[in-house]
Amino acid sequence: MTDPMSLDALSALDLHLTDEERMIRASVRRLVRERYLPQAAALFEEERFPKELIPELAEMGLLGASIKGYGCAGMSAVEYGLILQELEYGDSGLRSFVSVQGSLAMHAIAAYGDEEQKQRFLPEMAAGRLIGCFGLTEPDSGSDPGSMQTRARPDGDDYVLTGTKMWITNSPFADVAVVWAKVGDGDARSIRGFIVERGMAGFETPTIHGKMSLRASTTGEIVLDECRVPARNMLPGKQGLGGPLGCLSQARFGIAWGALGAAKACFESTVSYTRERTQFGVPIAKKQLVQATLADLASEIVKGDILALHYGRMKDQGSLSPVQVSLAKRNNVGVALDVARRCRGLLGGNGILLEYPAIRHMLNLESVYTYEGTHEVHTLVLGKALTGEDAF
Ligand code: TGC
Ligand code: FAD
Repeated sequence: MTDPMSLDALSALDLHLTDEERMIRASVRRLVRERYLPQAAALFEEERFPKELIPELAEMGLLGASIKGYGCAGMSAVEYGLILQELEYGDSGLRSFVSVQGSLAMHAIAAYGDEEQKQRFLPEMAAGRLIGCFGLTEPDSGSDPGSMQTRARPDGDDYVLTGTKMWITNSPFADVAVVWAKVGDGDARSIRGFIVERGMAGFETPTIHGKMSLRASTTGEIVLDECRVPARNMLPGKQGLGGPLGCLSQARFGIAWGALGAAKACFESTVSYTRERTQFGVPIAKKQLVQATLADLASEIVKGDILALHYGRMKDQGSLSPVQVSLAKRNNVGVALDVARRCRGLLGGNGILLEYPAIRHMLNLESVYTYEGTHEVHTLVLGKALTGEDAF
C-alpha cells in the first residue's frame, strides 16, 4: 500500500494560486481544523452555532471579506472563494454564517446603501459586533420572490413594515436585518431594501427548531407587525427585484466554492476509512467497485474546483455573468451532495454516525441544494439562457 494522492495534488490548483491566496487559505484551514472540527459533531447534535468564534472570524477579516473599505479586508473573489471552501470543510452552517453576514447583509448595504448607512453599519459588522441577516423568502414566496407580500407603507419620515419572512439564517440573534418589501401598493418593481434594527417595535425573530439539516446554523423567521423604520434606513441605491438578486449573485458564487469544501471533507475521510476497513480479508480500498466510486467522485471534485477558479478569475476581472454563477452553484452543489451521499454509502453502517463527517455534510447539503435558488431554479435559469425560452 502506497500513500494516497491528495485531491490538492490531483487538481494541482495551487499552480494557479498566488502566494497570498495560498496563505489566506492556510490560515482559515488552521482555524477550521483547530477550532471548529473538534466540536463539529457536537454542535450539529446540540443544534448550536458557536457564537464564540465570531471575534476570531472577524479578526481574520472573514466578515464582509470582499468589501473594500469600511474596516473590511477587500479580498479578491478567488480569495473569498478559498476561505468559504475552508469554512465549509468544517460545516455548511459555519460557511452560511459568513455568507449571510458578508455576501448578503453587508453586500446589500455596501452596494445599495448611502454613505451614512455604510459608515454606520459596515465597520461594526466587519468587526462582528453587529450581526446581520437577509430577509427575502416568505412562507408563500420562495423560488418566486417577486410574489412577496411584505409591504412598506410610507408614513411621514418613516416606513411601516408588515409581513413575515421565513427560513432566515442568523435572524434569531441578528442585530440588523436587511428586509425586502414592496412599497405602498406597488408590484415587484417597487421592492426596496430596509435595514431593520433589533429593538424596533414590531420586529420579532422566532427560531425554527427541529431542522435535520444545517443544525449548527441558527434559522428563524422575521415577523414584522407594523414595524416603524425611519426612512434613513431604506437602501436608496436600487429598486426592484434586481436588488436582492444582485446580493444573491455574490452569495451563490461563494457557495459554488464552499460546497466543494464539504465534498472534500467527506472524500478525504472516506478514503482513509476504505484503507482501514477490512472485508473479505482485504481493505475495501482494494476493491475495484470502491476505487471506481472514488475515481468518479475525485474527478467531479477536481472539475468543480477548476470551474470555481476559472469563474473566480473572471469575477475578479468583472466579466462573470449571473447565468455563469447559476451554472457554478448548480453544478458544484450537485457534485457535493452526490459525493456526500456516496461517501456515506462507502462507510456502511458507520456512515450514519456523526463520528464520521459524511452524514452531517450530506444532511447540510440538502439545504444548500435548496437555498440561494433551488437546483431546479438554476436549471431553468440555464435553460432560459440556452434556448431563449422562459420555462419558469
Ligand atoms: P427577472 O424578471 O428575471 O429579473 C428581475 C430583475 O432582476 C434582475 N436579475 C438579476 N440581477 C442580479 N443577479 C441575478 N442573478 C439576477 N437575476 C435577475 C433582472 O435583470 C431584472 O432586473 P430589472 O432591472 O430588469 O428589473 O425575475 P423573475 O421574477 O422572473 O425571477 C427570476 C428567478 C426565478 C431566477 C429569481 O426570482 C430567483 O433567483 N429565484 C430564486 C430565489 C432565491 O434564490 N432565493 C434565495 C433567498 S436568500 C437565501 O436563500 C439565503 S441562504 C443563505 C445561507 O444560509 O447561506
Ligand atoms: P418552493 O419555491 O416552494 O419550491 C418547492 C419545490 O418546487 C422545489 O423543488 C423547487 O425547485 C420547485 N419549483 C419551484 N418553482 C418551480 C418551477 N417554476 N419549475 C419547476 N420547479 C419549481 N431565505 C432568505 O431569504 N434568507 C435566508 O437567510 C435563508 N436561509 C435559509 C436557510 C435554510 C436552512 C433554508 C432551508 C432556506 C433558507 N432560505 C433563506 C430560503 C430559501 O432560499 C428557500 O427555501 C428557497 O429559495 C426555496 O423556496 P421554498 O422553500 O419556498 O420552495
